Amino acid sequence: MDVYKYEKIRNVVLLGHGGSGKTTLTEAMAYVTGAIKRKGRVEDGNTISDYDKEENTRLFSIGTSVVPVVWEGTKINVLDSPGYFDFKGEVEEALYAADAAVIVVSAKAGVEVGTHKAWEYCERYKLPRIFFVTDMDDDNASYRQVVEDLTAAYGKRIAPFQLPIRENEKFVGFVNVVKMGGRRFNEDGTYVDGDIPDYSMPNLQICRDALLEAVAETSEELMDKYFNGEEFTQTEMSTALRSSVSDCSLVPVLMGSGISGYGVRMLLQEIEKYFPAPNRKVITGINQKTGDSFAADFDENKPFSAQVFKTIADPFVGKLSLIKITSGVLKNDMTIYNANKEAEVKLSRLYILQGKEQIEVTELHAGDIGAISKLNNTTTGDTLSSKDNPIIFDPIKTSEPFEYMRYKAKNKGDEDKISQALAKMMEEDLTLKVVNDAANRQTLLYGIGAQQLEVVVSKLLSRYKVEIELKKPRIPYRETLRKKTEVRNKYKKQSGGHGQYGDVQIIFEPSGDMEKQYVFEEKIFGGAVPKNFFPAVEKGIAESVLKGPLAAFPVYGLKATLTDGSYHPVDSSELAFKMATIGAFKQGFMEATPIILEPIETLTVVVPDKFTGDVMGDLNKRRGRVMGMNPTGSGKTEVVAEVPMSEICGYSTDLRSMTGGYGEYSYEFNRYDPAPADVQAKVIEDNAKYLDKPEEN
Ligand SMILES: Nc1nc2c(ncn2[C@@H]2O[C@H](COP(=O)(O)OP(=O)(O)O)[C@@H](O)[C@H]2O)c(=O)[nH]1
Ligand SMILES: [Mg+2]
Repeated sequence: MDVYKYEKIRNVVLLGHGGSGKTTLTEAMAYVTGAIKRKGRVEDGNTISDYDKEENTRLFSIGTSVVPVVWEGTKINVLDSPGYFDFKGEVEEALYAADAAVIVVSAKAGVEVGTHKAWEYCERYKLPRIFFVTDMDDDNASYRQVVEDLTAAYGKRIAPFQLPIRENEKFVGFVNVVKMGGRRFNEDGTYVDGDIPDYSMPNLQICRDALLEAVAETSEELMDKYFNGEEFTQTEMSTALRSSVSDCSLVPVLMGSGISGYGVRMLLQEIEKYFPAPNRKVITGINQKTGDSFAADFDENKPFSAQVFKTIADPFVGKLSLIKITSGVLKNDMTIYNANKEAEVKLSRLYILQGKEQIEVTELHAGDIGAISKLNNTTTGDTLSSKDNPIIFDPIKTSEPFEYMRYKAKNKGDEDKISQALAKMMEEDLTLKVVNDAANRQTLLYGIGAQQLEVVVSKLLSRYKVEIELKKPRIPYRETLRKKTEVRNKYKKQSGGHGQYGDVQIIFEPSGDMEKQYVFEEKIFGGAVPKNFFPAVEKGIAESVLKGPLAAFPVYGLKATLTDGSYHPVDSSELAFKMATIGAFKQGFMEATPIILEPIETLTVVVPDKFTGDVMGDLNKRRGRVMGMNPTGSGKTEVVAEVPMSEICGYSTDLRSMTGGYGEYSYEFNRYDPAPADVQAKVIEDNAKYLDKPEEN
């Protein structure tokens, strides 16, 4: 692969609803540009982009792939991102490397949730974009419906650059609205000039007028020309359209088919023509030595810097750090420095990736995308630079995971291998998180959604040959007491040989401090219990509160006061007093009106206004209390509610089906509340089996 300078580089992320045709379009672009000799199909599991085993078995993309193609001397780094929402971490990483986006919409399925989410990403990251309406080879395709729906949603920024030409229902060509000419496809997807069909005229005029208006709005000079009824030159059109696309005030709509390849050449041409080179963006870091800010800005005349936007930790190919050069030139024999990890490395090899293929290159210039292997200390988001000019950029932000399951090793002894494998997976996927919830004797796996967690289970088996089971997480309930009781308990074993004797009288009562599990005091008079056994009594309390007698959950808010007891000069021991205390606690706690406390979360749900009622109704069914509803602008409402944690397990799936995938949610712990009687009864019933025996994870 040649060396490309920024003006000849385009970094383009493909966004859009799952199944809209992104991977197929990537394949068509690679084929049309000669990057691949034979076109694969998603169904056959042989596309350049969906190369992972999991992607082939499930027939959809899970990870973002980089597929560089060259069109008329310009290198287009295509970032094919997954459409399914569980894998949005991959999309968010790709958005850092992209300078523009192609939003793929199926003309068959029409505008979908994923289309709107793609638009929101582009608005948030201020990415110039083009809509590519694919599936035009399908008889049920309706380009008109897609354009209408996009215009309804996003107004006059939507600018159709093409109109379809059909003969006998078959998609045979298009009208170029910018150049006002008809085009007919040849079998191989190339096209020739042709007539504009009469039936296109009315629509063409509408689209053309809108385009001319948009061009006129780009400058006073052009506005004057427009009002004087003068024609714009093609150069004026292109320049004006390029600036409108770059500043996101205009979003062209193109069409075609990833399967037939029709329209793909036009898309490549428009990407080269209208999308900006990487230096349109700015990026600033801090020099760790001087504290000065360093405006890298994809300027190749500045010292080298790069940002790691993705990590592949594959057991077979080893670790790959995918980088975007943010300034200067990186050569394959340079010594680079990771200021985040304060680690210096002498490079031996430098790659570009083409799907899973690693192609060696000698150098990469500012704005380009490549990969470095075996940077063991480096993680996604790190900055690479040089020791002389040690730079750190802001880290890469991805969504926080809220969906979680309890997991356990299927085969005893695999625990270490599993945590090492999960550590590798978390390097690859920033939206994965493992939490060791020791208090509730469980390890938790967090992700964006259930599908992602399933993929983790499958990857652990296929890549690392270890198995886990996902289980419903244990809710971290707590136990506490309501009343004051006083109990006397004797622990006595005196049947020959060294006996055991411990006798305690303890007051158990609420301490009033729910942050603490217990406070222990002693009010012994006359040495009824020798001082040296006080720690043993407290130890008995400390052990008892780890697993309450009501439902085996940790006890909080207990005050225990040792008030009396007796001892035996020979048989009394720390163990005897600890056991006496544990017995006293079991009895005293159960006589003090013990209750279950349940964790309450503050849940924030953001949905389009039309779903607010459904969300509220559903929250009521989850014993939720709505605390507020705030319009967030752009037709969305934020609903804030207090909901028991037990009621939001699996919420991501439910919210997705309630809102067609539009809903976003997050939650944070708020407080513990007494559980209602029916909930308490259920918790006690479900956990009775753990009272006497230690739980397995
Ligand atoms: N007929 C037709 N099918 C397509 C086209 N593009 C994609 N598909 C099919 O739609 C399905 C999803 O395509 P894929 O590229 O995986 O979509 P992605 O999830 O957006 O990457 C696959 O079965 C493809 O064969 C197209 O232009 N025409
Ligand atoms: Mg795909």
